[in-house]
Amino acid sequence: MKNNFKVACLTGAGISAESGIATFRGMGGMWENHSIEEVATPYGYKKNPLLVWQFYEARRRQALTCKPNKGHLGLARLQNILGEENVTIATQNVDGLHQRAGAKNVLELHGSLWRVRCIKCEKESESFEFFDELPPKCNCGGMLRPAVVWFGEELPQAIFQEAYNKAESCNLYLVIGTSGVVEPAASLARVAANYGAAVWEINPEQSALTYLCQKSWRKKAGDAIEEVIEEILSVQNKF
Ligand code: BV8
Ligand code: ZN
Repeated sequence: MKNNFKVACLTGAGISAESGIATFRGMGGMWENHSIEEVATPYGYKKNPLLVWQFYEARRRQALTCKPNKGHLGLARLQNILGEENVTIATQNVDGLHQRAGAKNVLELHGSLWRVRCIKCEKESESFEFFDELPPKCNCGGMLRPAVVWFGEELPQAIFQEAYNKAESCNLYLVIGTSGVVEPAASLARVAANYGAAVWEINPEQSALTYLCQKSWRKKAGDAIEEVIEEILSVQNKF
């Protein structure tokens, strides 16, 4: 049966919390007692690239020891059930856990811990290796940076546009594990609502997007995801 029920999701740090990755808000905008300015802005990188790399290398090493949890696995299962062309995952996370759970075509709005870019020749490459020399160097001699989107930096245009188009055209928008504060990612839920999609949330707490939601599961993503999948399968023919 050709399924044309379209689901789009926006996930945030909360979906990786049960995998052991600290959330962003959980530290009140501080990360491992560094200010965001110091470690997650181009200014901070320019000022002290070594500190920024120590922060990111620590997160890369930690993230590699983490496993996808039931929340990530549930979304990958939903793609299998409805067809990956009908379930789009846009994530603010940089940990790669959606992909490791088997999800396809994940839109990484804020880049990835597993890609680096040379600030001189701009070459971007995948890297799962740990760098013993920090900051690491490109073969061209230029300095490498994590290929993530820092505060004050533009999101990758094509990726954001794709996430925007899927928000516009979906029947159901799932907001999972995000405080909904960081823009323009959070605006995708408003786009979906404006184009008539139902918006459902999974978050133990209220978020800045709760006001858009017809349904909210005040639970951890890993505990709620199977219920949400059942709910989707029971209502998909009514949309
Ligand atoms: C841009 C990559 C413009 C790096 C990240 C003033 C000055 C400058 C900029 C701004 C400003 N005011 C606003 C801005 C814009 C700024 C912004 O939004 N700031 C916020 C803080 C107000 N945005 C930007 O700067 C963006 N760029 O605007 O550029 C521009 C335009 C054109 C040309 C040039 C420039 C770039 C934003 C991207 C920043 N990069 N990450 C890295 O990760 O190392 S953002 C960072 O925060 C992470 O990606 C994280 O995912 C994200 C957002 O946080 P959440 O994912 O929501 O996580 P959070 O901890 O907040 O919430 C977790 C939630 O999960 C909670 O609700 C919790 O209850 C819930 N939860 C907990 N456990 C669970 C759970 N849910 C389910 N299950 C559980 N078990
Ligand atoms: Zn280079």
